[in-house]
Amino acid sequence: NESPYKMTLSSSSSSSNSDEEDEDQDLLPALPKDLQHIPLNFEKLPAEESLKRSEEYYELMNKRRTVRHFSSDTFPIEIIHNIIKTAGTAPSGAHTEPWTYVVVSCPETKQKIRDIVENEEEINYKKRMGKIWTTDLKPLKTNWLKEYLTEAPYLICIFKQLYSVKEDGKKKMHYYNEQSVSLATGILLAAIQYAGLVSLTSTPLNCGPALRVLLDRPQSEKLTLLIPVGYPIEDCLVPDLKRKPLEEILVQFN
Ligand code: IYR
Repeated sequence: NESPYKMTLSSSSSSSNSDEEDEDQDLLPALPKDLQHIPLNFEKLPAEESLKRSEEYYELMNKRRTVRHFSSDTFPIEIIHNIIKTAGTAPSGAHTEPWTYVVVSCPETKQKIRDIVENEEEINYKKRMGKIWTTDLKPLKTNWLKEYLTEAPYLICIFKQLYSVKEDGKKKMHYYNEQSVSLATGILLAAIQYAGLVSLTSTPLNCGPALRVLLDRPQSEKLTLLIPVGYPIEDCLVPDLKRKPLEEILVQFN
């Protein structure tokens, strides 16, 4: 079909007389050929200052918890805009920035999203996920009812762009779009935490196509995560999970 990956494969296998890879009429280069290189804006900090900052940042991030019980309290959309701008600073393959963030705050749309997700999740929990998976999840007390999808003031729907299509119909390949969007999502979660808000990293199984159509996104985009953002309810409970200590996640290889 229309994936530029396949187009590249087929054009390279047809041993044509092209001496340039991008001679393919339909493909745009990821970057301008004459891209300038400019001085890096960088200020070296004293190591003690870096140590202090790294400790403080760890303390902040170690307080981040996935929250499943949202209050309906809202906040200015500008905060969401700043958080998404921050996510958009993530590195990406050939700087293709292969992400789209759809922010939903309208109650009717949130209800439609909830209906789609709950319908699929009911089938997921009862049929698709199987005994081992659902047993593994029991301690987290999750189920197919997703009240947070209508309670949280904002839902951020993160789409990865497999490729982009410009107005003239030319396509641009999005290298490493999976990794790029994952990196950006990590930065998004950190920005949410730094702003004093809570989030839920939800990955609604089998809901991608229906949500893509509902949110009017093109076929070149795939839903990767759906992140409610807001405040926890009063007396919100979270599972008492412990994080692996450094010794378990760090290998000092000398
Ligand atoms: N997506 C489902 C199930 C789920 C799966 C895992 I792995 C989790 O860590 C949590 C939930 C849901 O949102 O309920």
